[in-house]
Amino acid sequence: MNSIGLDFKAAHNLLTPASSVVMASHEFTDPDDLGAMLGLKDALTQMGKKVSIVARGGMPENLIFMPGATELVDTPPTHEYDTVIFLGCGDIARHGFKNWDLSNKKILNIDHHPDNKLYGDVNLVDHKAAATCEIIYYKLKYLNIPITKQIATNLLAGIFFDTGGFRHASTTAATFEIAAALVRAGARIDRISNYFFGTTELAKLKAWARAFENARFDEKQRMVYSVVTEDELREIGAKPEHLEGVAEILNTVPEAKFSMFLKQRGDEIKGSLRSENYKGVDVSAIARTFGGGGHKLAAGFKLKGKIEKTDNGWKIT
Ligand SMILES: [Mn+2]
Repeated sequence: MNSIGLDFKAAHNLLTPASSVVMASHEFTDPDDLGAMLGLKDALTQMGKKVSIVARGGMPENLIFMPGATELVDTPPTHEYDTVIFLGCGDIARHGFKNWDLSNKKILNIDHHPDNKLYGDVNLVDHKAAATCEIIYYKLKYLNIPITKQIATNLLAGIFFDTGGFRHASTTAATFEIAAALVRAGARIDRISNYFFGTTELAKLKAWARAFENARFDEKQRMVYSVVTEDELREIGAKPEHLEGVAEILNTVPEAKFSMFLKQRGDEIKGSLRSENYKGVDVSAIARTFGGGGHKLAAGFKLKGKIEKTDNGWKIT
């Protein structure tokens, strides 16, 4: 079964003397890493520890349904703490905060990215896990922490999101076994599914419409791609986060070996890459050529600059 080989004992030994713990995910957190933070936070609180959660960019508005999500802070901690747990950060710099001094802190690194740099004093990294939340589930089992309805909801939301609703190749028998246990503990799959797929703001529909209208096929690379500029988002009245999920849908074009979607987020360009197992492409390798990384079938990168429309396409300035 996935993640059973991880050194939960070493993680426990690291956390036992901790009194004040800060948990951080990568910047612009996602349901998996936020769910993992919230689930583990409840467990550590039950164990008598003071816990706070941070992520640069704060809580994405659409994740307000996750119990406890509003406690997420988007600045580095200013209080005293001894231990930092990173969730879903393949590289420690992915927390995204400038000038966060981590010297003299114990570091626990929990992740499922295959290219994780193993920067922690203890690393719970399993690239076969479909989600960081799967690893947290096993950790809570190891600690004998009862899975409350709140924990179950957060962990199932993470697993549901990272597996695309149990559709991706990363979904294993273990994923279903964990999901079953979480449903038994009170998580509602219908509600979680509805939060992700059942509601779409008008701004999001318009942003997606623009992304699909802009889509093109690159014959040479066998790549389907699209770009939405800041001006276009402004014109539509949408935000960059409304474009989450576009790369997945572009990737359903059968002729394409992979999809690439670029959007502007502040002074950065965010690139998302997706493929399917049978297409035989490792998009994390493509992401790495742009200084990014990720999984074989889902990866990303960011570049400094602005996307501008030209007569026959786009350029980055
Ligand atoms: Mn994840």
